[in-house]
Amino acid sequence: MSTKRTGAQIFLDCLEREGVQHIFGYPGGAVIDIYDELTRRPHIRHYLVRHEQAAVHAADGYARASDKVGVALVTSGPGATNTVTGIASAYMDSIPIVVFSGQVPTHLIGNDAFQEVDIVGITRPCTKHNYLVTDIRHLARTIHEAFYIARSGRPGPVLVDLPKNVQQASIVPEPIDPKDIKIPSYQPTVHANPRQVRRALDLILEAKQPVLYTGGGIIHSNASEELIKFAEALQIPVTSTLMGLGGFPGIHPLWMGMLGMHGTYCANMAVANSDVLIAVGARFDDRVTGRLDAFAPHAKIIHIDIDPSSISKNVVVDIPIVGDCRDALHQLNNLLKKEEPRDWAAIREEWLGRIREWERKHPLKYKKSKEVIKPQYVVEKLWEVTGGDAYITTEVGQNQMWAAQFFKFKRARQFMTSGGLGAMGYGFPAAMGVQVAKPDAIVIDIAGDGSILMNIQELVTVVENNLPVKIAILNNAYLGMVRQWQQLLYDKRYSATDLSAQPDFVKVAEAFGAVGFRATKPEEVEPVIRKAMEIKRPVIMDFVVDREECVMPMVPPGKATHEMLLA
Ligand SMILES: Cc1ncc(C[n+]2csc(CCOP(=O)(O)OP(=O)(O)O)c2C)c(N)n1
Repeated sequence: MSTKRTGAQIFLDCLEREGVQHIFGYPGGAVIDIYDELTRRPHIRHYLVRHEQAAVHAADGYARASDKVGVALVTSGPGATNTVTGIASAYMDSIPIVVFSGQVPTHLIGNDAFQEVDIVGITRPCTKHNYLVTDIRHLARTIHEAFYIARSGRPGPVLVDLPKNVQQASIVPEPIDPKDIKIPSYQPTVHANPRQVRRALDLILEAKQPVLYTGGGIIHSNASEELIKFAEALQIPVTSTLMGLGGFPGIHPLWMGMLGMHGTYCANMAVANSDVLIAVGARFDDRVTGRLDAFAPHAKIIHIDIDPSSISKNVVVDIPIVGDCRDALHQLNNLLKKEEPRDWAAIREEWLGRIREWERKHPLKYKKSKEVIKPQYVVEKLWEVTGGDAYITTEVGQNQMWAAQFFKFKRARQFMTSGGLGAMGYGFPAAMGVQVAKPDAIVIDIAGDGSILMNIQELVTVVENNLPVKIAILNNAYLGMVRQWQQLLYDKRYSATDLSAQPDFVKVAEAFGAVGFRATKPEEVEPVIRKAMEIKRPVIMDFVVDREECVMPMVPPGKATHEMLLA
């Protein structure tokens, strides 16, 4: 005899069927039935964040580190609106998460009921898809569709709005298997067209100065191995966007560093001089291209991307390939095996020699100091002390760019940053999500003193849940990146960027039940990092750094990448 189940029960049955083990959330009247049912679900662990924005960033960090769908659960109205930044950030970076929001009962929708907000309308432009479930009979299918859409094709956030009466209603549910979910109107092209792949390879084999320009798609599609194989086979130098960091090892001889606004001289020059540019899972963001008409002016462009709407959106492409990056690279590698072997090291000698020359002329560098801590030095030491194995999240600003430049990411899924949206406050809650996914790993949020205050309340969440997240604050007592623009582009008029009025971050850590250390001199940096890594508790490391250090190189906004300012 089949028995009736409530919407709240069906909701959690679905999460269990999807294999969800961790959710990040914050309760309220509109989701109280689900929270009640959660008490009877030992296989799902709920993390009570202290702000809903953090729940979504945590789900995002969890998804990036684990390659699973991240889940957040919030109440209606303000609970839902507090998630918007997190959703928009996940959307811009193509991160698979599902956000569930409570909603007022269906008969009150549109009545300005208490804590009613049209979250489906609000998030329409920043979700991959969203749903309002108005009938309990559609609940299970909708939830499984949400997971399916979030993780398939170009991944992204999906929101499901759950009215309270739907959670409270009950039916005898029909059995559903997530594996059977099919949406006829949504059929992402995963398998790249073999003829296009052949054309691309022919062009690449003819190229004299090819460059691989890779993005987050490499990471989402777990394509690193195929990428390394392809680059090595043809001796093609590799650069990546911020989102692609780790997709190709940062210590590989073919690695040129990041390209774009704060990319390396060598990567930007290589792109500017390339004759074939192979863009894989990257979208020609303006932070990468600089002035569009001067971007890779001599190159034929091949673009591999799972999202057809990304292709020829910003830059007109010569050979478009729609499909999963791993699939396309796998096909390229297979075709390559059938080619006559050639001595690619000799063929590339001149091109790679020029690249090494650019690198030697203008490496990533900064003025070392014995008196004052340089922020880049802190990142270098974090890399050294952790052997480059830590998971790194960042906030936004100079801290983010120094992390990208000076931490040599060895593998994919090691670096999490709000790349597309650039949301300050992302790094710490994301680190919390990463630590949940990787309980034994070292997880460090590289932060600015401005950004860290945006979600500092989550210190209590990490303390409560024994998540030993580390925070390294590059404390310049400025909104550093904005100050840098004011210095370089606005005649040093420092408007509203001075953060001299600051809390004592060591005391902040202690007040929340965490541990705090401060370093004010260069020789204190390494001992502080070593102490912090030994402690299996959350730690804030407050590094008081050179106040007016700038991130270099820099391509000023609106300029071409070869017009970069150097250190
Ligand atoms: C939520 C949000 N508000 C404003 C900005 C604009 N912004 C970009 S970088 C930055 C300064 C960040 O300062 P801080 O966190 O101290 O880091 P630093 O640049 O000094 O490393 C600001 C205000 C943003 N990216 N996100």
